[in-house]
Amino acid sequence: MNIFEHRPETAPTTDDGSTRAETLLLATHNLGKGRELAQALAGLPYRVVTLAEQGIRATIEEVGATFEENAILKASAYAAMSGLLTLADDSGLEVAALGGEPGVHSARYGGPSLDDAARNTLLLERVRDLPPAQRAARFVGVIALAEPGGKPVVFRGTCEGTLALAPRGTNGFGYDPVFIPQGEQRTMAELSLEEKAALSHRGKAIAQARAWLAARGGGQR
Ligand code: ITT
Repeated sequence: MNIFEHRPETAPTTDDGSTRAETLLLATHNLGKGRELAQALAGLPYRVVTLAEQGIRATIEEVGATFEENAILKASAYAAMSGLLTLADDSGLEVAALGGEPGVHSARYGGPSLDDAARNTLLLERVRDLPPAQRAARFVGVIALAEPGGKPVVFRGTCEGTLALAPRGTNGFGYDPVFIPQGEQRTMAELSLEEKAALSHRGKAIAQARAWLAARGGGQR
């Protein structure tokens, strides 16, 4: 799967042929996430590269208690490994009736042997007997940007909604088939990439990160 649908073949160059754009490392191993982030970063004056392209296979232990802590852990660790300005995303689904779970444990909810479909089945099973009013859920996405050795910045976006009665749709990833955003009849997995970006937690967080990156400027330093 190529997460870059919009990346130009070559980075912008100066008259003497050197690369003008600063490199930005997109630090996620999650392809669905990577695709949304890459699309949202298109057009900025940065040369966006992935962990795979940098030959980085390491995963970072997400020991933080909050999305912010984990996003910073990932951005800082991958910035130190790569020597590059780095963007990381920590995100998840909070269900109020389950005390905020899966929350920061969203990626491994139910144990490491489950895939996305099995996690969705488990989640719906746990809320099966709840009345509609208690099926409220919220996606949270936090993006951290860090330079090697620098102080990271973070941006948060949320998307309110409810849990569907059964999974629907094949777009997106993770919990998208069981989440109905407020004001929608469709699940997040029934929205196009563009529709999801316009209302999602990640879309809102990346819009702030984009503005920060644009203001900072990505020219050669
Ligand atoms: P990286 O740490 O490598 O980025 P990860 O999948 O482990 O990948 P997280 O720790 O942030 O990332 O876990 C996020 C999980 O939350 C993800 O695996 C999904 O299960 C869920 N999630 C986050 N954003 C989502 C979205 O937009 N749609 C559906 N599920 C989402």
